[in-house]
Amino acid sequence: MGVKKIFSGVQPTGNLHLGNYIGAIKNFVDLQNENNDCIFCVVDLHAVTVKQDPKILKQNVRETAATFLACGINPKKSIIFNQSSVSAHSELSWLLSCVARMGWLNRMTQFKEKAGKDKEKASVGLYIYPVLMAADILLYDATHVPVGEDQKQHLELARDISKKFNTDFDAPEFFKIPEPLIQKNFARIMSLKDGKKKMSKSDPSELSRINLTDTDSDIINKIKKAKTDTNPFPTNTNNLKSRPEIENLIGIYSSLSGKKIDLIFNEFKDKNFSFFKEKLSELIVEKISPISKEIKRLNQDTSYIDKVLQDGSVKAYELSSKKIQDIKKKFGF
Ligand code: AQP
Repeated sequence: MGVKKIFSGVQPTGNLHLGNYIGAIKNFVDLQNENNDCIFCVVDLHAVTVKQDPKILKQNVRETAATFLACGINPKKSIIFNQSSVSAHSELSWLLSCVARMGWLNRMTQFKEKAGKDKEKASVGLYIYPVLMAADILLYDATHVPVGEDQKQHLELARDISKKFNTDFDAPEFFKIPEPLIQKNFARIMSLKDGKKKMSKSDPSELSRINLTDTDSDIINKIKKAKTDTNPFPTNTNNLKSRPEIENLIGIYSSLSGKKIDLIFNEFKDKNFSFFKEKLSELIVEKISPISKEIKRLNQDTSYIDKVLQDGSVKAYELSSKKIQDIKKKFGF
């Protein structure tokens, strides 16, 4: 397999959590270390689809970049930048919203979930969020996009937009058709309090998620309080779907340890949940504690983070400026 062109983004909407790490950032690091061409973007334009405090947003942009670095993304190998610093993202988003169809966007389940009951009051930006995501990807001719399972539908839309543009402008190879890279098992990490809801930064309950900045004692406490049930530890996958909280905790254990699920059933059979939770906490602390300490250290060094973002923006600008000119020519501008 040749070198892949990787693009992915993370919203600066607060502390990143274990779901962001397992579903996305851990894979970013692996792809970078396999020597692919990688661009990792702090998608601040996506963040403002819901109201943000400008001061906190600025801080969150830096913190997200610090988290990328603390997890192992190396600015000498990968481009790290924030989306609003390269105006071609916004320009292309408008152009692609003239290619995308209303019917396609009406099917997007994330809009329905995030807009909630009162969708008339949601921003237009939240509705066309997937078009901006398509622009991010297509602008850099990305061939592969590592995302959590929750973003699969948006990526399919990016593929549809790419194909329609190529057909409409009679330019079969103009945009690449990007492939999603979604891990096969446990690609969606769920809330520790409700196994049917995804782990999310915007969940009001701190106990629902493990933040990458949590202390060891926060982690131990949250896992202790994570929802389980009164049945014994499972010995196989039968009935696991009807025990979503248990399935989720086993999924976290499997993703972080690299152990297959059968091995985990074997390791914990005849043990009670408090023993499993103890081992799970130890594993999470082992993986997250070095990241958490590094985020805290980098958060003090704002001039270094700003320099990383600034250097990344220059490189992203260089890569995108020819493509946006070519796109405008296609429209006749
Ligand atoms: N629970 C999750 N399990 C697996 N992957 C996840 N991702 C997010 N949550 C999970 C993946 O992380 C990447 C960055 O996501 P994002 O922060 O840009 O947006 P999001 O998916 O909307 O994340 P949140 O935590 O739910 O944020 P808020 O609460 O601000 O909306 C993506 O690849 C995503 O798939």
